[in-house]
Formats: sequence, C-alpha cells, structure tokens
Amino acid sequence: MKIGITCYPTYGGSGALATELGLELARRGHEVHFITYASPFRLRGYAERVYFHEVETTMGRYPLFEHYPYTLALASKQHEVALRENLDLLHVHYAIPHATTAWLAKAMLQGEGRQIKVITTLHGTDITLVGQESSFYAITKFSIEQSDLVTAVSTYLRDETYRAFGCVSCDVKVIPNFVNLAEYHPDPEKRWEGLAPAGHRRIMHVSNFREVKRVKDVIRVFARIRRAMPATLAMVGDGPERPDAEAEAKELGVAEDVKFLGRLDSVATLLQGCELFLLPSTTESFGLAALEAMACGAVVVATRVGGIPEVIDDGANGILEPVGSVEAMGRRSVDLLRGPDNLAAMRAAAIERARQFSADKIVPMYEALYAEAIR
Ligand code: GMT
Repeated sequence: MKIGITCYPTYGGSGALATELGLELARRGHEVHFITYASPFRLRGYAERVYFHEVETTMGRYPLFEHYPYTLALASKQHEVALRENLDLLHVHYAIPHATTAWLAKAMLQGEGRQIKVITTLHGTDITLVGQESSFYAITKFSIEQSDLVTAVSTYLRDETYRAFGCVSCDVKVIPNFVNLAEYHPDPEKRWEGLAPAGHRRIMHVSNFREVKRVKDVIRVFARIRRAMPATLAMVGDGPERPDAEAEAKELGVAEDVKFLGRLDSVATLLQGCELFLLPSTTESFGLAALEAMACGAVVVATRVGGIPEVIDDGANGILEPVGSVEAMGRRSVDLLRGPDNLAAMRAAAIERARQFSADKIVPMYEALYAEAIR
C-alpha cells in the first residue's frame, strides 16, 4: 500500500508515534511518504521505502500575508504528493489542522476524478484542549466527521471525543500507542556513567515541558527522593516550563543533582539506565513516554488521569496517584527504592506489561484499518 503520513515533526508524542508507525509500515513492505514541514525527529537517516516531502513554511516577502498560510501549503502538498505518488490513503496524526487539510486535499483530488481515503488519529490535546477552544471547535468536529476512519489512542480519548464533540456519524476505533521493542528494551549494563555518580538512584522525566506536564511536580517528587537517598534526575526535553523547573530545583536545594539535558532525538539508552520515570501530568491520553520507559524496565510514577490507567496497573507494574499529590508520589517512590525485591518485581512487571503494546501486536491493527478503508 502507498501511505501518506502527516504529523507534527518536532518533539512530541504524536509525531513520535506517527514516525514509528511509518517506519514499521515500511519494514512490512508498504511505501510511506511523510508530508510535513520538517523531517520528523525520529526519522534518522535513510530507511527503505520511506520518503519525506517538505512543506514550505515561508515565501518571499509578500506584504499582504502577515501570516504565512501554512495549512493551505500543506493541503496543496498533500494533494500534489497523493497525485504524483498515487497514494492509497492519507493517515493524519493530530486533528488540527491535519484532518482539515487532508479533507481539502481529498476534495481537490475528487474534482480530478481521483479517490483517496483519509484516516485521522486523535492523540490528546487536539481533543481535550485545543479542539475545544471556540476558534477550533466547529472545524475540528467537521474534520473528524469527514474523515473516512478515525482512531483514538485510548478508550479514554475515544469517550472524550464522543462527549466533547458528540460526533454523530463517526465511529472512533481505539488503537493504542505501541513501542518498538528492538530499540526500547532493558539493558542492565546501562548505568548513566558520567551523568550520575555511582550509588545514585537514577530518576528520569521526558516531555515537551508544557504546562500540562507539571514539570515542577517532577522536581518536587525528586526532592523528596533526594532527601531520603543519593539520586540523580535526568530532565530530557525543552519547552515553556523549563525555566520554572530550573528555578524550583534551585529553590528546593537539589539543582546539583538535576541534569537538564535538553532535547534528544533518542532516549532509549538513557531509559535503559533509568530506575524510576516520573510523569505527573494534568492529563495524558495515553502516555507514550511512560510505555517506552516501561519497555526499558523503568517503574513509572504517574498521575491517575486520562488513558494512563489503561497502561499502568497501580501497585503491580507502576505507581499512580492523583494530580498534584507530590507527597504520596515521593513517599511511594522512596519505599519502592528502599525495597530492592519490590523494585525488581515491579520493573519485571513493567517490562511484561509493555510487551502487550509491542509494534508486532499493534501495527497490524492499523494495517487492518487501511484495508477496511480502501475496500
Ligand atoms: O496532545 C498532546 O499533548 C500532543 C501529543 C504530542 O504530540 O505530544 O501527545 C499526545 O499523544 C501521545 C501519542 O499518542 C500520547 O501518548 C500522549 O499521552 C498525548 N499527550 C497528552 O494527552 C497530553
């Protein structure tokens, strides 16, 4: 099959998932065309049957356009690539604006007597936050309803889509996030040499440091662990909340043991050395970062929100607490780290749970969906 994929190419779970999906599909013999404004960050180097088509984001000085109409440029590129490469379908990730531009590209193709199917995957804040803003609500609802097929990454997100948009004519199918076990797997040899002193517990957080990630809570939980034992926290990523997190680390006296590493294209080797992964978000439709951490053998300490309980069983393969309960997250982290048997058992359970979301199990669900779409 020939598949066009549009996603956000920069740091973020939806772009990560879309790129991993494209790479898996290509390994399975499909031809994959990424259509977006930059090469997706997880697309590293050449991969067989994978192509990247760049969408322009600027043009020469044209005073009439104070803002470049990127969405029109994207729709034009989706149309152009679909026509030239004879694509069977466009699979867009994150509804805004990708589902809308795909609808436009499809309408243009139809005008030329060509058919293409549009599949939209909803990832999170396209439904829970941005899509519900008054400027975007109607067009998001319209674009979802006009898609040939719609998927959501968790049951929570599907139900939230029905609740918030009441999409009468759409049947949202749940296809959970998946993890590439060839890259994300345990490696007991990894111990963060050069990052954490010997004897330190290794704690980690990865995100785009937006408000929803509550990165100050990450620091607060870590400070409670640090008071109880030697430990290092690796903060991977960047975003608007980073200065606040840095200030919080200073304020709580743990700055020396908190390493802000910035954006990294690949976190697998760090995750392999990590013992606890902190994800205290306000909302999380699935928590791809948590799944990848579990696959590497880290215990995730997260909030009991959104789709996270669909991935983590509290007390069995991870720890869940209400939003903002840094005291409980800190206390349970310390208890776990002090009990080597419990920690080892929970790490093993996390690896086992992550295997249920392996690419081998989940990607065929997308392939079945594609077959259904073009039937
Ligand atoms: O909704 C977002 O915040 C954007 C999106 C992204 O691009 O980072 O993240 C979402 O998609 C991921 C992949 O499906 C999910 O694992 C994340 O839980 C989800 N983030 C939120 O719901 C906050």
